Amino acid sequence: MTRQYLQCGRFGFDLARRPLVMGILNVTPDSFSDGGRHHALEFALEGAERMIRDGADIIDIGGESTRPGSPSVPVEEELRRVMPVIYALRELGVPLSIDTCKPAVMREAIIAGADMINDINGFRAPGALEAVRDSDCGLCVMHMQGTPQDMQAHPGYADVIGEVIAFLRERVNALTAAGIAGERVTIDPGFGFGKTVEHNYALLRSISKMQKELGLPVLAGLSRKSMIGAVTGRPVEQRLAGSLAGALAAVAQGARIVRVHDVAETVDALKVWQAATTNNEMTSEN
Ligand code: PT1
Repeated sequence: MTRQYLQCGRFGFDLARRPLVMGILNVTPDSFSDGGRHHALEFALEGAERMIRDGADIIDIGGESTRPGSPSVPVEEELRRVMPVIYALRELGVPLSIDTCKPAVMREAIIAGADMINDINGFRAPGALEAVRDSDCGLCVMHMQGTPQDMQAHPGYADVIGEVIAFLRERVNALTAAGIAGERVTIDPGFGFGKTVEHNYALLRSISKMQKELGLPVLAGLSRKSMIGAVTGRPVEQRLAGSLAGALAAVAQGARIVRVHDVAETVDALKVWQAATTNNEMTSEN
């Protein structure tokens, strides 16, 4: 059975009730309206408040872009980007997830009150397990082949589903061996991280199998990604409809959390999906 409870720092989620929406909050310079840090903070706060009004269950704060080809950011710079945002958002009543691979950022974020650590590197960096071990923050363990700099050069697998599941199993075992409770853990196939379009869709069709084999809730992130563009022929700013279909496909496979840019639209799509597939909670009044 897939674990249905997720401990997420100050918060706890019953994942059996409905799928959760994780809203993406990028705090990288290219996502600011101008270069100034003060404006960056205002921009982040406005973005987070809008996502919360729109129904986001978790806000995922990222200070280092991990899109294919993105350079890695020095730890001091990532801290300068992310820490003020955690302090500004931590009393908004919504769990804060920090998208980072760096143990030093994980530690500082947890001290500042972050509720979840989302690591595209699957807590493989030296010191990553130790950084999250003695807290109750939620964790997302993601699969990636290569690094963001080189991962799309030559993605290759003999058996993509088997290899991604084996990788996630090994990482979850490492977390468990470090003494980390399973109720803190989610797993993620890592769409677009060292995968061809065919690999990505094969993984999308295998979420249910992955969840059954590992017994842990799947978090799926495919919002606006090239796998949506490859099928629709659309540039990144025109991938909303494709991304909504991708989120629903993931949820149909049993994904418990979807990581998205377009929170309002995804929440609506999931409400209709819920009404169409279950008997309870048909209206917002009950
Ligand atoms: C993800 C994810 C993430 N994606 C989790 N965290 C990104 N847990 C950042 C493209 O192909 O899926 N899960 N953090 C963003 N990364 C990408 C990768 C963005 C590929 C775009 C592409 O277009």
